[in-house]
Amino acid sequence: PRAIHLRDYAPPAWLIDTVDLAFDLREGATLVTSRLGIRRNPARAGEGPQPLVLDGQDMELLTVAVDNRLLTSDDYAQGPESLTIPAPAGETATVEIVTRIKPEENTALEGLYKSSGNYCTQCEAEGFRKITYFQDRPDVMAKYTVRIEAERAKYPVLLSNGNLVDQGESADGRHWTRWDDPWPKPCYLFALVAGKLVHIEDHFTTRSGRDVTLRIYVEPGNEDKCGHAMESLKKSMKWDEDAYGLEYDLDIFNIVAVGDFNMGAMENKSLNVFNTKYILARPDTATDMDFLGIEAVVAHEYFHNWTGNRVTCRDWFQLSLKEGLTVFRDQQFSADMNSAPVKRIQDVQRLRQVQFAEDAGPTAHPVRPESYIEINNFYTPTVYEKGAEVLRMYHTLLGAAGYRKGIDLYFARHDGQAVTTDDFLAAMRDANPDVSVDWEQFRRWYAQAGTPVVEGEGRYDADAKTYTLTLRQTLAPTPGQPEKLPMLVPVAMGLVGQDGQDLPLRLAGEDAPAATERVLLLTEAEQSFTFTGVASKPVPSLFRGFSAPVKLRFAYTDGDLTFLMANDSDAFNRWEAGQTLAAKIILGLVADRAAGRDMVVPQGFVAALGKALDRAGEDTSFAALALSLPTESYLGQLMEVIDVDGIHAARDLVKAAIGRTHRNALLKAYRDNADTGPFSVSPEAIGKRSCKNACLAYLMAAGDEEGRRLCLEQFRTAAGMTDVITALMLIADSDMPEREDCLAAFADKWKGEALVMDKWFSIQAMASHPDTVKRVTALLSHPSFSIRNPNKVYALVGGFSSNPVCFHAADGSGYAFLADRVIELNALNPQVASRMVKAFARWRKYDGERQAAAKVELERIAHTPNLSRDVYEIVARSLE
Ligand code: DPP
Ligand code: ZN
Repeated sequence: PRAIHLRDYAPPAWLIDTVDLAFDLREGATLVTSRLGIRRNPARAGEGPQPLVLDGQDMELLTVAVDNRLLTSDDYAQGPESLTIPAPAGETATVEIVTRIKPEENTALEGLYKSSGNYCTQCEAEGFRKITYFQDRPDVMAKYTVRIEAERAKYPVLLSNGNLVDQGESADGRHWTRWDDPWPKPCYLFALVAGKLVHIEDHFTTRSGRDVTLRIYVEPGNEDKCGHAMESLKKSMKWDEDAYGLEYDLDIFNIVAVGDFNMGAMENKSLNVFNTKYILARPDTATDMDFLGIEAVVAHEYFHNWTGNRVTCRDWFQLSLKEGLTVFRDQQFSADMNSAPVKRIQDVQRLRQVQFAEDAGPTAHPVRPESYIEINNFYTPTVYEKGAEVLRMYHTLLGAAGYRKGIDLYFARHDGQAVTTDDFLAAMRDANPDVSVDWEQFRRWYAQAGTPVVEGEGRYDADAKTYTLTLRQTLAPTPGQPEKLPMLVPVAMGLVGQDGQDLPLRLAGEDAPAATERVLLLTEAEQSFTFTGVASKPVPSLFRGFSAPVKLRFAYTDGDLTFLMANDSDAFNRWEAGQTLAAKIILGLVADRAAGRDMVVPQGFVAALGKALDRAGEDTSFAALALSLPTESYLGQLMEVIDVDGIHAARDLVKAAIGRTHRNALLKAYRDNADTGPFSVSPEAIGKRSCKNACLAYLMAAGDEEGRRLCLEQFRTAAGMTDVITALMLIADSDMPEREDCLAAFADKWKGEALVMDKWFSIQAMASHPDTVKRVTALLSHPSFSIRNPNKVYALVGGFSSNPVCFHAADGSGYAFLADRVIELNALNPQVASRMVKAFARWRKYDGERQAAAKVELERIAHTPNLSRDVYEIVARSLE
């Protein structure tokens, strides 16, 4: 397989101004007629006549005509993945291509395919080339009209982008619709849906008075699970007007939810297609996290209408132009709709868990990659979540008003264009000429892979009343980038005085009034900042709100950390101090265990968590996060060689100690928060549930009898899925005799609800029981499981590969299981296979025995015949 490089970018020889598509949908023989209005690209005027080179895969080519003249197969050249048509003579031409495709055989779920008997599409990144021959690249933007014809009885609903302009009946019980999208768009935003669907409808009036019809289409029987998605859509539309001044630009906005979908959702112009996971929710079927996920993803796809659709990417190396920006926008939105500190903490947890891990492994790549073999492999935490952190840093450096000026200039300059992250940076820079930031240095956040490490050191001079903070940054080599330059790191910080109050921050030489919080710019490899007039020795609070995606190393004492947990005015850093302390304690125990010493949980730490518990009443959501320990996989990242069993044992021991020591307070907090009233997903209600369930988890970890009784009772009687599934998860992870009965009862009750069964699969896959690999293998034959359904694979196989203990079983059984699934999936759905194989990427972080077992499996995958580009790229990098 061949790599594609950013440096090879060239504009297309031909532009496509109009696309007129006709779909004749028939089992076994769907015909696609594509009529393209093409024009020589003036950007390549000097080069003389160029052929028209189109991309295409897995299709049968029937006819090609240029300017209404039918070509013979001698006239054009067909490659395995291309069609080359000799240069048309004029400046413009009309090209008509007829192809035959078989959506019902499409198991890769890319292009046109079937889900539960309905037709749907997924064209990003390069699925359109499986529908018809086309210049499948985002810098080719065209206006589309689409005619869809199908059998009326089976496919009463026929949808595409834009406005419905005509419809009618044809012979043999067939009918058709015609759609017209007035906005030019790249082909990755094309969508078609045909099926037996029902919808709910609502309306939104934009600020300039446009009435927009909003519809959510689902399979019959799911109408009662769309309400939250619709509310989320209306909130998103309003928020984008208020926060960004961006208004919707058509009279219709449709969402279709399908059960078979590789990604979360897709922002096709005015016809979003969603994974059911991010639409369907009812209190008894969906958890609080599901409700929040729906709100965030509905918003994310809606926000793409401007950041992605109206202004799109020049090429796929620029993916973060739209994804980093749109993730940042959905994070801002969710923060405004819910608790902002809680949202920030959850986003950082996710960043650390998945993106820092990616940055530290063989698939590390910059936010704007330089090359790829398969673009589908680059829909990554780095492009998305780290990309969003880059946007947040613009916001931090420019302030809210300066950031908004940059956004406004970006749209003023680029509406209707396909552009680059450099164009975005230029708009931010040019809109803020008075801000002194070295933008060339800032650009390194797009170009250099890896997570910077910032080491900090503080020195207090009691005589001079100064505090000097010295910061040193390093960035380790990553694949293909042996040497790095210093980054521009915004450090939002404060100094906390002994009374717990923030001190005024005046740097030596300054005489302006001093703020108590400011953003230092770390631009050198090493830099010192001296604060004057510091009355007594402070404790520094660094990277408040996680102001840069870096790892901080600062020699805090346990006392400093408990002090910050209690006193830092920044909620994020109060949480962070607790996490840092917990990690320090647990890793200390891991070291003790490895050295053959007894593990003894320090009482100081247990007492500090008790304080967080005492304050639970003030902010229950925050308390739940403050009570939670760093995950096993995050702790693993902090070790040179991951001690799988040591981390698990130490973390369990700490959980049990907390559960025993604070038994009464935990039981009280559990009971205080048990009643959340009528169902609501308000931050208060979610906070109470998460606090209650955090307490229950500690009681269960301690093996407390009363805790076990409460857990069973909660499982059997709770009305909402959050409480039911938490209880079931705790039971499944325990050795309680009721374990099997509870799991069976749950499956019996929910066997008809695919999304609920996904939870059931993943709970079992993630349980830390010695029999997990056996159980997961058996579940592959469960009637509710299907290897062809991505959600099922993510739940069972993905759940298992994120199991920190069982996947990494020393005998290699977990690795062998995953390799078997990857090989099976490779032939069916390369995108899903590739996502699964990524669990191997960090194999070199484990001990020799595990490394050897993982390597055997990676090599077995590498030698699989017909290995897809997707899987090949990840495996090859992992073995490099
Ligand atoms: N559908 C994916 C997303 O919205 C890819 N664009 O992020
Ligand atoms: Zn997106």
